[in-house]
Amino acid sequence: MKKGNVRLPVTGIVFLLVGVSITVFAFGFSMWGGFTQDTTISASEVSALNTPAGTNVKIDKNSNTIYFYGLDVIIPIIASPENGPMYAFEIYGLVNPKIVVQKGANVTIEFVNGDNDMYHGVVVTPGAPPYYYMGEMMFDRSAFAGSFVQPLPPESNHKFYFAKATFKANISGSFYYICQVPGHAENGMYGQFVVR
Ligand SMILES: [Cu+2]
Repeated sequence: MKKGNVRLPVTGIVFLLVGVSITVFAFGFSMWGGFTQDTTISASEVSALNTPAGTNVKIDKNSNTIYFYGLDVIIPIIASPENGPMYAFEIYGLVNPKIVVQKGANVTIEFVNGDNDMYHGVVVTPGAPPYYYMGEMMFDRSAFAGSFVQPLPPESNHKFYFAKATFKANISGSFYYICQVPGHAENGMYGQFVVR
């Protein structure tokens, strides 16, 4: 009994400290933008997201490339949707397409985990393939401040986890968007991201 009485406040303090650190950490993220988490959306919202709305998008199926024009672009990325390949991103019906954006564009990635049994995330990184199981951790630094979405949980009860990442594509060059969960990029979960 005595032991329990002493332990309880200690456990409480530990929980409090963990809680405070998480809050500070999350606040740190929100300070420099980048990443918002913990929303779920329905299957119909997912398909709405995957339908091109504006005229600033050109989808070239033959070269598996999507061009986003203008300085404000929204890129919807669905990780491993149900009827697609396992380790893949789908954007406007294309699988792991090459993405082309204009230099200086304010990019918003609208990311959905469409998978029903695996975590997936995305990071736009300078690290080029081939990727290796553990090596992916070395590739998961972001090319631009905020160009990542932490891995999100799989779908549950027909609700899909959704998060946004915003960043400025202020360096021209060839980059890659990859899933940072170990083994996923190695198995093909990546595509090219070109800024020009
Ligand atoms: Cu993944």
